[in-house]
Amino acid sequence: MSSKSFRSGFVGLIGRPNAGKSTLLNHLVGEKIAAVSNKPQTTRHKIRGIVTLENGQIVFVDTPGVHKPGYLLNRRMMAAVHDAILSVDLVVLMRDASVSTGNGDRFVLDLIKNAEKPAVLVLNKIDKINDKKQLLPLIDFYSKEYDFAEIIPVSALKGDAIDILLKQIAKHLPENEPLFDEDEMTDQPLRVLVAEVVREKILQTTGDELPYVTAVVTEKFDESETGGTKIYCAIYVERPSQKGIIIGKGGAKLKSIGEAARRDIEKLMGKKVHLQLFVKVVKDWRNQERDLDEMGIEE
Ligand SMILES: Nc1nc2c(ncn2[C@@H]2O[C@H](COP(=O)(O)OP(=O)(O)OP(=O)(O)O)[C@@H](O)[C@H]2O)c(=O)[nH]1
Ligand SMILES: [Mg+2]
Repeated sequence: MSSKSFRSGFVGLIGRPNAGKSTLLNHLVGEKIAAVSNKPQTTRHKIRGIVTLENGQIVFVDTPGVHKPGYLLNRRMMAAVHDAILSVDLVVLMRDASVSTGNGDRFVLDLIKNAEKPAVLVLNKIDKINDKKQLLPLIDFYSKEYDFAEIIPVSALKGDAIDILLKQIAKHLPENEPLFDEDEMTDQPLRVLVAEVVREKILQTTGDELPYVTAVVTEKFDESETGGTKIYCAIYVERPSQKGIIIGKGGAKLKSIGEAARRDIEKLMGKKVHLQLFVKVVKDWRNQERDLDEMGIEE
C-alpha cells in the first residue's frame, strides 16, 4: 500500500444531546450547516458534512442526540441514529468530558458495542477542564468497555486537536476514491440549511419552554428582478401561547430572530437576502406523519 493512497468513507457522529456533535461538524466544514444550542435535541435529522483532505475525504454524518423517544418526532430522530450507525464505515462516539457518566452514556455505549463497528472515542469540551488528569478515569472506563481504535480529547468549540482528530479518523477509512466533489461541503439543500439557521436562532433566543415544540420549514425562495432574494420561512408551534412567545411584545422577538438568522443566511449564501418569517400553530405536529415529512424528518 503506498503512502499516497486515498482513503474515504462515512463517519457517524453519535452521542448524547449537547455533547457538541454539531459544533464539531460546523467547525470541520467551516460553515454553519447544523444548528447549535445549549438546549438538548437541537439536531433532528442526519446532516452530512464533507471534509476533503490531501489524502482522503471524510463524510461526517451528524445525528440527533440519543434520548428516550416519546413523540413520533423523537422516534424518527432515534431511527436516524440507528440508521447512521449501521450505514457508516466508522463511528465517532462523542462524549462531553466535563460531565460525569450517567445512564444515558451507558445507553450510547451499548449502541456502539452492539453495532460492533470500528469506533473512535472523542472526549469533547476539554477547554472546560483545567486539570487534564481528570480525563484519565474516563479514558480508563471507556477503554475497558470497548476496543476503541482511538481516544482523542478535543475542544470542538475552540478547535483544539481537530487536525489530529481528522488524521486519526482518515487512517481508519477504507482505500477509496473521493465520494463527493472536493468543493462540496454538505448534502443539505439550501432551504434546509436556511430553516436550520432560523431554528437555531429560536433556540438561542427563547427559554426552556419552546425548544421541543418549534420547527421551521422554508416555504419559498423568490428571486426578484433587482437581484435580491426573498425567503419565506414558516415557524411551527403547537399552541397560540407559544406563538405569542415567539412573536414577543410588539413583534420584537420575531424581529430579532429574523435579523440574527438573516445575517447567518447571507454569510452562507454570499449575498443579501430578505427573510420573511411567519408563525403557524399546528396542534400536535410532533405526532403528524405529514408535518414531519415536510420538515425533512424522515422515517
Ligand atoms: N465549552 C465548550 N462548549 C462546547 C464545546 N462543544 C460544544 N459546546 C457547546 O455545547 C452546546 C451543545 O452543542 P451542540 O453542538 O449543539 O451539541 P449536539 O451534540 O449537536 O447536541 P444535539 O444536537 O442536541 O444532540 C452548545 O452550547 C455548544 O456551544 C466545547 O468544545 N467546549
Ligand atoms: Mg446537534
